[in-house]
Amino acid sequence: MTRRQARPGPTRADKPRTRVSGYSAAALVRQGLRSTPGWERAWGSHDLRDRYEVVIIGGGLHGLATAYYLASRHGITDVAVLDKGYLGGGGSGRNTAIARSNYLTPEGVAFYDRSLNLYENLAAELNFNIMFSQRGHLTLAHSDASLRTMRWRAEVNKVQGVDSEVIDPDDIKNLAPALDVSDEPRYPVLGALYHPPGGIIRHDAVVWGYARASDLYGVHLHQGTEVVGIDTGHGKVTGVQTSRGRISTGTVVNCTAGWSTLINDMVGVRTPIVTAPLQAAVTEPVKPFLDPVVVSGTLHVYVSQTARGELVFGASVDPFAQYSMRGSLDFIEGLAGHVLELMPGLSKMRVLRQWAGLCDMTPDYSPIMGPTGVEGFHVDIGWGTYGFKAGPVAGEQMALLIADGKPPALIEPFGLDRFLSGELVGEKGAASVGH
Ligand code: PYC
Repeated sequence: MTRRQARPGPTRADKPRTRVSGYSAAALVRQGLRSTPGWERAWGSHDLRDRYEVVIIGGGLHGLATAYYLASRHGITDVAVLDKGYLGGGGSGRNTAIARSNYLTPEGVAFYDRSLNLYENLAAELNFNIMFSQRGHLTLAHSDASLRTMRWRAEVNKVQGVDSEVIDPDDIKNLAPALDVSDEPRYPVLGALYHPPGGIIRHDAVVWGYARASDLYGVHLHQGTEVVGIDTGHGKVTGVQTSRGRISTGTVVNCTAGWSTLINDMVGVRTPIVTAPLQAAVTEPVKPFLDPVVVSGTLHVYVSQTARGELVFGASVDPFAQYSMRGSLDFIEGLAGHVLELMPGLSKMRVLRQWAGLCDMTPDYSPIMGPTGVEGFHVDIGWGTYGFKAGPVAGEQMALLIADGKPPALIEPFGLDRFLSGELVGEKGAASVGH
């Protein structure tokens, strides 16, 4: 793809669109209820053009970040992002908003650390508050085997300059006094991997920030636009069939989760992905009492407290493949029991909501990124339970791939061909919870 001069940053992003300070609560409500002058839409809607230089399938974090970096870093603005639902309605709005880079493989650590660096500067870059709270991340070890994996991860992390160390139960208690670190529980806490730069981010804000900034660069964001086919000829992509008409294009990027294999099927690209739901839940808000994100692989649970005071919980993926995004009673019962083993003081808290997101699991728990056997058809898929953390770096690197025509070093290990060569990037040991 021909690289153009990247345009300077979006002009309108420099000034806030909404003057929030100075409004009373009642005025804010009034503003919200009427069609308000000064409250412009964050992004526009457009007629679907019959040609775009690049078509991105999936209007979640990865698709929007790819569009944003194509426009902002490479001057490629003739881009359409298509989503069959609404922006951020899939995994981007269903994850538990955790960011960290304490992975197990050198390839994974380098990749997720770049993402964390991008996240650290993202609010300033997009002029949008993504509420990144770097409150630290604790992965508890309840057995000698998991303590050994934590030590292994800490060493790999440190060699690559990532702040990560194994700490003992007294230090854990100082960081999270609500945790039971005594030897009373069924699985006593023996230690933890502590990763100070990890934390939580307002996930919807990341989606909205990238969407608004892409729109300002001239990218077209098409919601309610389903891809029903992809045209190819002589081994190359030639167009995309959508529920709103056909688009000719030579470059398509599959940035979907849950539907990634169905999109790949449209061009005959086979990927070793199994889709499974990952369930999560949120409680009523309470006063702040839990600072770090706490993860227990043995108890299959992770928990953090949001800025609003709610506790957000997640678990491991359900042990069967399906496309349902509803929560189950079985999950909430198991989760509640496990949470109470960690923090018995929470027995009176009420759960408000539960839901599920779809995770595309690969055999080695690493993503599949890069070109495929069909010229012009690229994939950014197979994120399993790691997609939210990787959004910025995935977008940055996919944009670089499209602009340069070859996979950048950071994503080379994650190519589809690794399943033929056998050079897998085994990242299961860095999963938040066992699968
Ligand atoms: O890997 O940190 C993680 C994670 C959290 C939720 C799902 N995966």
